[in-house]
Amino acid sequence: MSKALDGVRILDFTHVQSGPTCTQLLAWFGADVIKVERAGAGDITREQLRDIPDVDSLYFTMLNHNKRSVTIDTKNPEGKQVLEALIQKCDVLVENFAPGALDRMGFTWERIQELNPRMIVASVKGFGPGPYEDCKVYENVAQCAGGAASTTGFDDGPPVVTGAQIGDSGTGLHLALGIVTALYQRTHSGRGQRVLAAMQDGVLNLCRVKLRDQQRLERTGVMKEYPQYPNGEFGEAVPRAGNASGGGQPGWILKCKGWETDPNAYIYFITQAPVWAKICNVIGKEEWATDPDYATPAARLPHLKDIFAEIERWTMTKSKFEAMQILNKYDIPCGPILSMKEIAEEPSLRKTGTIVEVDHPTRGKYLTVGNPIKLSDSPTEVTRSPLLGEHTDEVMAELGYSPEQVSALRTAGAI
Ligand code: CAO
Repeated sequence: MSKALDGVRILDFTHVQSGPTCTQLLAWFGADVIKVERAGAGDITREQLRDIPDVDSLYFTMLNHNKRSVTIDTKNPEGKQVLEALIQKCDVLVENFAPGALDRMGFTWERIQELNPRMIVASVKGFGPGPYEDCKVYENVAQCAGGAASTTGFDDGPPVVTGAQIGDSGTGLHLALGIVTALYQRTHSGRGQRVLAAMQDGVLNLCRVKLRDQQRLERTGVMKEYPQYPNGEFGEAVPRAGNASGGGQPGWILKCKGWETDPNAYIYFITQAPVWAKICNVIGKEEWATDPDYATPAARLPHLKDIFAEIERWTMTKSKFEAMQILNKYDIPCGPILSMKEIAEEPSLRKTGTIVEVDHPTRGKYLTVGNPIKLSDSPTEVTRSPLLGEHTDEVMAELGYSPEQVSALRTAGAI
């Protein structure tokens, strides 16, 4: 079966996480992704957090599936010529170097336009234009600058970063959408364009409900679904909301049977208004369904702590899966807190390709996250990440270089 992005060639000049997640998605949709790396070293993640000596790390392999790898020293004049040939042949150049690095290499937007006016140049940067535009940025910096950290955690503790890589993988997703959109516009305009996804902007986009709450707070001075209500205090900025539900349906994380020894024996419980009477029945507090202090969402808000404490008395008598089964029968929204071990072993996720096992020549078999976006006419087959420079000869031949020229360039240290 053909793939959605068949025929699209990506010059993948990305490294670490944010850029590679973007190009991996494009590869999963069928694009030919040619990853350019420095000879001898390659993407720094190949050697970071290694669990097997001298073998590409899981960090690298899990971000670079379905790609080809070529080595080019793009600061070497002959290496530059090879990169120029690739620019002429490809549709999109994706990069996430520190600000200005591509220009310093001599590949300004103007130069790339001269070489290929149809080229789309897509970049991840930490910040957009402004006071921080020259800064290098990693995941947690973006989480802090994008509003995630100040609004995550508990009121009596410091800001907290989340394990979800919303700065890196999140921005990679944003960039991928920008790229396919620019490719679509090119079908009408015939021209390439620049695509920028700044990590701060990407994180903020995912934190939009907190900007909503900032404005609500400024208008009313209080947010009744936050745990600070009714006994705590609100300041000038959106406070950390603990595990409170972001929306209008109050929720909290509650202990389940075994919580004393299992750090993940918890369930997320939402007191959704339409099923309030069912919740009262399940936990044995039938009288709350009609009691004016508990019967309506507004009446419940000042009592949320007590309500969740009562529900927790019930959830603590069940395992998280037992509780889930009972609550689902009554359409009460809830979710078990799943550990990574439980997720890795979940058969339904293997069946859908959300988690896949991949074989690698030096690493052997390992698990990875498959394509979370499923297209019915463009199924994803996850293939292993390339070894460093595995496809240099193949790609050089496609660019028209003879084996003798390739070997001379290699001797000169250009590839
Ligand atoms: N041949 C020759 N030189 C190469 C090359 C190649 N194939 N590939 C990269 N280089 C050079 C770059 O040109 C750059 O040289 P200069 O500093 O002389 O311009 C140099 O390698 C280092 O690149 P860098 O500054 O991007 O890398 P770094 O490790 O110092 O910084 C990072 C890493 C991620 C902080 C920075 O790239 C960055 O801020 N990127 C944008 C934001 C981003 O994507 N962050 C998320 C990273 S994932 O957590």
